[in-house]
Amino acid sequence: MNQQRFGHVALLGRPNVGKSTLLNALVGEHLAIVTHKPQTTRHRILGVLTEARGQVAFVDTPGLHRRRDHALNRRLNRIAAETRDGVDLLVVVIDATRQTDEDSLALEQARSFDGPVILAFNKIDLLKDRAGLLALTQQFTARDEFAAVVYLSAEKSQGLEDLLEEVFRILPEGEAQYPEDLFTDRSERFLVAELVREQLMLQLHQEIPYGLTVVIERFERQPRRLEIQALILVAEDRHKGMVIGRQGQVLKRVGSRARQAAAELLGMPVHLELHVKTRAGWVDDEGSLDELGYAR
Ligand SMILES: Nc1nc2c(ncn2[C@@H]2O[C@H](COP(=O)(O)OP(=O)(O)OP(=O)(O)O)[C@@H](O)[C@H]2O)c(=O)[nH]1
Ligand SMILES: [Mg+2]
Repeated sequence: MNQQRFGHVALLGRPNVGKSTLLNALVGEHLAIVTHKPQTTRHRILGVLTEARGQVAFVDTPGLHRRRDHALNRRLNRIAAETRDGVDLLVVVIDATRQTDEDSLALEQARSFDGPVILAFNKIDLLKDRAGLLALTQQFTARDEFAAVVYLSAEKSQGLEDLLEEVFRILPEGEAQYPEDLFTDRSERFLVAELVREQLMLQLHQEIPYGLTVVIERFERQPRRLEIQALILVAEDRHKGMVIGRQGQVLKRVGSRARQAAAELLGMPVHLELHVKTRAGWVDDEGSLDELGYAR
């Protein structure tokens, strides 16, 4: 008799609602990078949760947005839309404190999804008064049908069990498809590149973070530590100096914080070396995007 459940569950929503924070909270690891800036996530990332009730492969996606100004932006929406097609269940994440016109993009994806959808209101820790949640729920459920509605604070790990109960109730019976000790489908190289990008996004301002990408040039496992060399690519030459900072201060700070995060995630000391180069216009060049690891 097999009572265990298995399935893929996509997290969809506009940028900045807390999808990646939720993925990390569910899995208990810092797999997906999180910043206060919209459009942080650029890749589909699996976070696998294995427990007595079964196995859930949560899939974090880039925030659905209306910017169409360059090829990378268009790819991000496509990744989210395509992820939806391959899963058993959707979780549409809404920021309980602030709804925008871009929320409708996730709701549209949900409408044309041929399966159950959970509506998740996140960031409820920021609400002074939770009374408004009822009216908000009614507003959403009047327009669309949901298999369940849950209220979360991904950041404070509140409501996660409510979400998991619904997920395990809805998912079909099935055997685990991923090894029990596996957290993600992404390589250590990928995760470290993302941790460097996370720090760059946090340290830099205005449009610069959106023109940055990180490539791991060397990744060597030595007996006592990991030797990692990463290249930061900027889309415009004038951004290079800003990434480096006066006397290299910005780059130093990015390197030391990313190194710490990588050591924590990978469970061993890390030596991280960073370099910066310009690759003009990579964000709007299909060939560069392919080469730099952005899914088509
Ligand atoms: N107060 C509060 N902040 C949260 C919560 N969840 C996420 N945040 C914050 O919201 C911001 C965005 O979080 P992310 O997890 O990066 O959001 P995202 O939906 O993955 O965003 P994109 O990757 O850009 O689509 C970060 O500053 C988080 O710390 C929450 O439950 N409560
Ligand atoms: Mg994200």
